[in-house]
Amino acid sequence: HPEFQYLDLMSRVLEQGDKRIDRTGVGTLSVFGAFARFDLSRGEFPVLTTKKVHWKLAVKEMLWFLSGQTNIRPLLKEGVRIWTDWPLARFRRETEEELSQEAFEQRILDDERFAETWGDLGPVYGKQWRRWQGADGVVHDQIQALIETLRNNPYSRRMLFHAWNVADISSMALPPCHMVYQFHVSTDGKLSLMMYQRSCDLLLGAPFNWVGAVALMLMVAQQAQLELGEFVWVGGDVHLYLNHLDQARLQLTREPRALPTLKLVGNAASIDDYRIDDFELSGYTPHPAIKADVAV
Ligand code: DHF
Ligand code: TMP
Repeated sequence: HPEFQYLDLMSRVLEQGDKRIDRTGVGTLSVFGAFARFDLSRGEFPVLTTKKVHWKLAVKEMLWFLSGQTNIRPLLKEGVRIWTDWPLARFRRETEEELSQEAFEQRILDDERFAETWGDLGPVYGKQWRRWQGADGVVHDQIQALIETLRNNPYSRRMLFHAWNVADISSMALPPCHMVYQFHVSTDGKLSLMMYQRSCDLLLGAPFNWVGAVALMLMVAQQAQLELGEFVWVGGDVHLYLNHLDQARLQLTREPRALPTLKLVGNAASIDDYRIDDFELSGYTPHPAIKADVAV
């Protein structure tokens, strides 16, 4: 079962992980270098079944990246709260006001000025993917360029986009974790993606990142009129936070179930025209969700 790639990696981190204090102060068990591959053409969709993954949140996050936006306001409008902690931490640090997460989110939604000041994450994924600005001032849309190359020169070895814009990193709320997405087309017209993730929160991050990557593949494949090939994932520092170990052990007691299928219903005119309702996940009968706190 393809999900054992995840579960085996989780066991490896638990058993062999190097224990250290990390940036967040929570501490992790960490291994360096990991690999997983899923053949989507054979229905191996990496949506975990050993816990319920809120896949729509991950797809909405991917749509938000593609929209080029970097403010959490549009995410909150879609009911996605996974990015609130970082702007909230900055707000609390800089104003010393004690605002609850709910009150902060409500102010972001109600007050556009407040959102502009406090809701932005800096030049993160969306900015770099769609509006990477060179030192000469020229702005590059890496996504549009990728789709054009896939259409016109699909055997190119240069089909990738990158978020690690060195000059911008110090102004980002978090430097990119999933950094490079490289695409490949086989002679029988199958689109594969390899994604490099320099830092991976195995319990909370990876399940979302894998769903997001597959959603991206579906959209890009449709835009370039290609079939689905493989999703290949490479992890750098792959870790379990020390307050996630019980959750990881619980998950490892569970038997993986049949993988679901993620697909697009209908056609979108361009990469900018996808909406959450264009995605359909079928055959998903996961084990229950597992709660865990995210390290900020
Ligand atoms: N920091 C850390 N330490 N780990 C992350 O995974 C992470 N991910 C970020 C930003 N910073 C991060 C962006 N993506 C959750 C999932 C993905 C994500 C951020 C947070 C999360 O908390 N997931 C929970 C709740 C999901 C829900 O609201 O239902 C989960 O159980 O999956
Ligand atoms: P770092 O910048 O110190 O590596 O911290 C980032 C943390 O967030 C790290 O635990 C990895 C995790 N993360 C993911 O796993 N996936 C993501 O998409 C994001 C944004 C972060």
